[in-house]
Amino acid sequence: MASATRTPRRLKLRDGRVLEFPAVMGVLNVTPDSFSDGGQFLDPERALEHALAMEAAGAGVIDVGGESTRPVGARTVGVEEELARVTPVLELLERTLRVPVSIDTRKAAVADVALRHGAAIINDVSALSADSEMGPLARRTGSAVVLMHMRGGPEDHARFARYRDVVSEVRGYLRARSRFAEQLGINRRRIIVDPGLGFAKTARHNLALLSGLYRICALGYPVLIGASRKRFVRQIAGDGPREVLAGNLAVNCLAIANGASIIRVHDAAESVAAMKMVVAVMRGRG
Ligand code: HH2
Repeated sequence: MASATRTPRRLKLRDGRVLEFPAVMGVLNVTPDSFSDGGQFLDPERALEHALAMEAAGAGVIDVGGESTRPVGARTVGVEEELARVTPVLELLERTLRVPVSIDTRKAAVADVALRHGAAIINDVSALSADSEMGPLARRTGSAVVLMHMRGGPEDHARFARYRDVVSEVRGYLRARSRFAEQLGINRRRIIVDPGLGFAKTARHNLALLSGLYRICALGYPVLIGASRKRFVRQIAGDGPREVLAGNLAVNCLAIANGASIIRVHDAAESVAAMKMVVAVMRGRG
């Protein structure tokens, strides 16, 4: 078993760019129905503006998504609709953004278009299981992949939120999916794993995963944590915008201190500032 200390410090992307860890991944949802920012960035110009603001704030990567995966009320979208949402934004980002783009999709056809527009990371919440073309696409193009744990579809999360030992089960799943990816020929140095907070998990499960994060990190892959604005944060920290932000920052700081490499966030500026502080404390210098 690889030890947490051997987790890579950076991710070399297919275009030669390097993503240094820990890194902030800024969320850019181009959807009408995402749970916290649905409809805000459907207009490509507004989406671009937001991406540039997150980049300026220090986000290391921008995650573009055209399908909401929220637990209740998300509508599944077809390839054409998802492409119609993300393509104009990807075209603008390709011309303007300096930091890499990741594409949050379960569809190989959408990932393919995004990669043609310069995206370097495929963020697949189904861990290459929804579309059999996704793995081969990642191998062929040399893109990095985020393999996330989820059970059932986004629409039936609650039914699947049953575990005997959530950390062991999620860890076992991530290990199996990363082996599968490696067997397909995806370079192990381009694999990122994610316990999928909130996806078929109750607040108790999310907390167990966060406090047992070192066991996921011990798999030896960079770990991504997406806690931003999720229900368990609201339940614990409080539902007002300030409480939610404080709750997100607390989770993200602890996740980084416990070995997470990437935090996926809506509030890039605040998250970057908090991350800088954590890193300075961990290193003992500013
Ligand atoms: N969470 C969401 C979407 N994509 N990807 C990864 N790797 N990890 C996550 O935790 C994750 C994710 C859900 O959050 P959001 O994008 O804000 O909402 P929606 O799916 O409704 O667009």
